[in-house]
Amino acid sequence: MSQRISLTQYLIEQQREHGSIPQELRLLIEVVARACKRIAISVNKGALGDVLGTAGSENIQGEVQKKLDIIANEVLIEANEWGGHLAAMASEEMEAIHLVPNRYPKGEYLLMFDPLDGSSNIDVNVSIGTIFSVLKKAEGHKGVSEDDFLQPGSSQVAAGYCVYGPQTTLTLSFGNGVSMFTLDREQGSFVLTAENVRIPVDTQEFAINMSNQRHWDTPMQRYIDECLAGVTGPRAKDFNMRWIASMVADVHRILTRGGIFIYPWDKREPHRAGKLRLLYEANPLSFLVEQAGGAATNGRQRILDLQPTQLHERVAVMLGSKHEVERVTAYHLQAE
Ligand code: P6P
Repeated sequence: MSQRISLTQYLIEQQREHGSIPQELRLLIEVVARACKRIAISVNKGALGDVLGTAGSENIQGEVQKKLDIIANEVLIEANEWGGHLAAMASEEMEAIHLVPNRYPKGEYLLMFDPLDGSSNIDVNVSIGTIFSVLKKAEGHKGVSEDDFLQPGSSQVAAGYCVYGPQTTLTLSFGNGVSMFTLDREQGSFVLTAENVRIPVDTQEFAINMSNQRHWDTPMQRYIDECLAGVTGPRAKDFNMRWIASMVADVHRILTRGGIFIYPWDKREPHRAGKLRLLYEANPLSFLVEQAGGAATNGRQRILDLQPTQLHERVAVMLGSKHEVERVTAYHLQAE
């Protein structure tokens, strides 16, 4: 087997040969990757490390925080605030943006993250992960505010996630395709294990929380009913279903073998566009999916085109194999 290359070597070669990764951005991603390794160590301790269970607090989303949610958030903040790459950070676990303290140099990048996606799975040993997104601060004005983060997902300069599962895998894109790295625990470094990842345009596998079916709107009901009708129905093929309840793990499966992931609007909270967060869940994962030849919409518009209006904005999400996303989006547009 040819010698596998480390994340560091990969990033330096991409920077040197393609000029696609500025040095400051390369260094930022290396810091995020090191933070993910530290999170993996805490996650893997489980009951041995007093990291399970709830922290006795709620986040801005009104969700009960797990101990590991807070640990992961603190690891990412502490790892990234001193490096000089960032102007500020934003997290699912923090209401306001986190400014780089004045004692440290500041950079032009903005880092957003869901420090531990799928935390309801932590205590039952099911895959979870860290999702991150990188933007550049607009030129020409001093300081940084929440408004600097309110850029469409198409403005991302990098995005990725780390899944803490049977393997610890880091998936990355800088806008020139998707690469995957597996943590070699003996070396203590991420090693390149997949490049130019592509999502099949067709699939027979959908991911949705079926227990919410009665709350969906008509086009969503139609799409899933047709999948369930199988080979004798209008789709003339059988479908399989998967639902991990960790978006990052469902998306990793889709990047690996295809599929469609859906968390739609539902009538339980009609004022809410969806459950998932736009800036640090849907945007980075949609960026990766599109970079791998897939598609991502909110049922009507391309997710990466959406103009955010607030930091913790929510959105409906339909992403994965291109032809399936196009079909379910067409059903929604026809119903308007
Ligand atoms: P439900 C995890 O809390 C999350 O934000 C996503 O990772 C996941 O896909 C979804 O919520 C699961 O939601 O309603 O099925 O528990």
